[in-house]
Amino acid sequence: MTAPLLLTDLCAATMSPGGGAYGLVDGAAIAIEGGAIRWVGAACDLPGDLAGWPRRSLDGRLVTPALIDCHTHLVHGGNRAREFEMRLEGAGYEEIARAGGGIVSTVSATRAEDEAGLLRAALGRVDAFIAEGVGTIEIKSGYGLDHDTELRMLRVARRIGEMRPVTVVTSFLGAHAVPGGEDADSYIDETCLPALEAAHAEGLVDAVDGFCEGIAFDTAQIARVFDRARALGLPVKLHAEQLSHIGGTALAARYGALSADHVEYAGDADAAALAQAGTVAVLLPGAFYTLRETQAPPVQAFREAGVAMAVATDLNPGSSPLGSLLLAMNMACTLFRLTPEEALAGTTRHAARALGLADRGEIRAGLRADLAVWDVETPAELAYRIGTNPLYTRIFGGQA
Ligand code: DI6
Ligand code: FE
Repeated sequence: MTAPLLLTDLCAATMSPGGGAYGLVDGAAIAIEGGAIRWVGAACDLPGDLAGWPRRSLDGRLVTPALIDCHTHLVHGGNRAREFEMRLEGAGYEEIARAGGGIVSTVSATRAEDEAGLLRAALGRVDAFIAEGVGTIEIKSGYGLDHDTELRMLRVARRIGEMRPVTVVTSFLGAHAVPGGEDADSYIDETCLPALEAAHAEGLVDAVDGFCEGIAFDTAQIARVFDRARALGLPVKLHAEQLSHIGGTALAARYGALSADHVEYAGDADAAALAQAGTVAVLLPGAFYTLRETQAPPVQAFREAGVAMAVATDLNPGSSPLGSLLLAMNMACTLFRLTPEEALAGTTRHAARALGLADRGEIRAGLRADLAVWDVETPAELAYRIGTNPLYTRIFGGQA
């Protein structure tokens, strides 16, 4: 529990809908107590009972909700720099995957690491996120593809949340790739589903994810994983329509998924289905950029249908070795034509929704006091700069 504190002399981009752009409040104050936001508003409206609280002036700086990266694979072994070179020499991502490179090569590197090795590498990546104002990170399994390694990855993810001031939300991604030499259906039944049960029994799973793609699993196979998730009472999400259109987005919507991620190849009907289901579209411009994809997600269709759009790094060693959420926001604007306000909503309010978290993502009374304080004059600057980190300080659960 934190002592009461009144932040003053600040501009608050509350990201709450209904007000003006960014939910902006100039000349604002934010009262924090017990790790939560007690009050936010224009300082001239400060309730009398808060006036005597200890104050901290932020000298006119911008305050936003702490950022949320709702899609990462940041626990993994090894790296794929060699594959990067191969792609530059002309090899395709799917071609490399079919030849035993790609995801499966990271699986070998991840299986070879013990918990300490995975943790050490992951903490470096997490610290870089924290340094740019991130307060919540989703972390997936999916580079184990066997019982022990899938659970090891998730244990490491949980450890990160204990060792660092950051909330970690886990996703079980056993249905990420078919291990070399195995049949996809037998892998799902004999390895993936039992590993999911075991991971859930250990309290390691917050949601269940899958990769629905020609080089991974089809909709019928993913549906079996989702049925098991449902039986266990776990929410689902899906890598859908990243490289081709095979129906993952519609499937995700049918299961009331928290999010459908990538969605470059989604169409108008998919947008309508996501809107109807309240499923968030998670845009991952790092993978689009790395793979030199040319089909951008249907952002205008999402807007028109009223689909909430989140933005995440997809940090992984293959398709998106991107360790900066601010850069993902910049890329979402330049590559996908999001507005800077949509990009910030995509890493705050909508990212929280993509993780099923109702207690964060805005600066609003009653929510967690997870805040980022920036040395910028306007919120658009957060998405505008490339490779610059203007974070002044971060407040996590009321603690600076
Ligand atoms: N889509 C992605 O972009 C990552 N996983 C997935 O299903 C890529 C993972 C990798 O290339 O290692
Ligand atoms: Fe991914």
